[in-house]
Amino acid sequence: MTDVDRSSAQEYSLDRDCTTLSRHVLQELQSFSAEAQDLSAVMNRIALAAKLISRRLSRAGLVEGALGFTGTVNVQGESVKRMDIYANDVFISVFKQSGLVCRLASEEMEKPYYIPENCPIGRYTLLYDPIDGSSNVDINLNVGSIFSIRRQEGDDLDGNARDLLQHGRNQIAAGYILYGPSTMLVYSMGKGVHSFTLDPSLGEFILNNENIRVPDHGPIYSVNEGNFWQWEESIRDYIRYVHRHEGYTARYSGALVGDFHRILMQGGVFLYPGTVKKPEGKLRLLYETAPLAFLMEQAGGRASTGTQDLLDVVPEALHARTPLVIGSKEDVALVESFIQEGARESQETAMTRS
Ligand code: FDP
Repeated sequence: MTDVDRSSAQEYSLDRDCTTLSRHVLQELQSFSAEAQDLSAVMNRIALAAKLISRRLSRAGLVEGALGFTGTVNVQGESVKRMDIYANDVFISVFKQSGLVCRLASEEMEKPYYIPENCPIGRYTLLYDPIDGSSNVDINLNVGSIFSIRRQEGDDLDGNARDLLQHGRNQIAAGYILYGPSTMLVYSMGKGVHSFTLDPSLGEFILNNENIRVPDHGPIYSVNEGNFWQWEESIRDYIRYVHRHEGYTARYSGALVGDFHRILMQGGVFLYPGTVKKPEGKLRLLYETAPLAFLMEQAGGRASTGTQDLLDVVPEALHARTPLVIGSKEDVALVESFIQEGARESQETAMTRS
């Protein structure tokens, strides 16, 4: 390496070290209107929530009352973990008196949390899943938080937040935090997908990957095969197909954010299909599937319910669920082709019976 090469490499790495999340967001916002500039403060608050949750998770085994269940069930009928409540409250407290966000809607709360003192200026709503994959918390495996920012429309006087029942293309920004060996924040404001790693010594999220592109095809399929006999035959046929063909490998961590991150970086497909008894599946549209679909499309991939583009789905309720097929374009299309074939066959059978 010549001296010139060495010095330009040093400059490059210094520049990379200096691209903090807040600097990056400000650059992204240059092409946004003046009234959107407060999004940078919103992102800074999300980053603060991420640091607080990350700090708690990194010491969870040592802190009394950090692990285990609270003994209550949430609006979804699921047992609530202490970490779910902690993380949910962290998001609320970082946005209180911020003047930024009028409402917070979370997977853990039946109704949105209103912050009336913010409403005159803060017309955004933050939707979030505070701890995604919480079954991993007690065994020290990766978990995540997912967020989405939408603009509030109307005054929501009856407190039902009906304006949130819109398709996913109306998201202003979306992202997630992955609490793994390192803590990463990945976001998009509709101009590509960018990832940042938390440098604990600086307390800053530093850019490590800009304009992430998902490959058009990847070897990974990520699904809970324990549900095999609960699925429709078409999903079983897809799984039989990957079992019989070379070049596929299975990965499933039980935490959507981690599994999604792997697909985003390496390609392939993540599936959480519906079952015969629960065709809508498990994952929540506003807090999980729509934000991740927004990111995946921004990275050049696709997200589908199996029969419809996920970003076109309009939820009927705040906690509505959708099946999810997400990842590389070609792999999502392959799963969809099995689902279409299954639908065609059942139609034919119905017609021959009648
Ligand atoms: P969890 O219930 O542990 O919070 O969001 C729901 C979710 O985790 C996803 O993170 C994960 O991909 C999925 O459920 C795991 O569900 P299964 O155990 O049914 O596979």
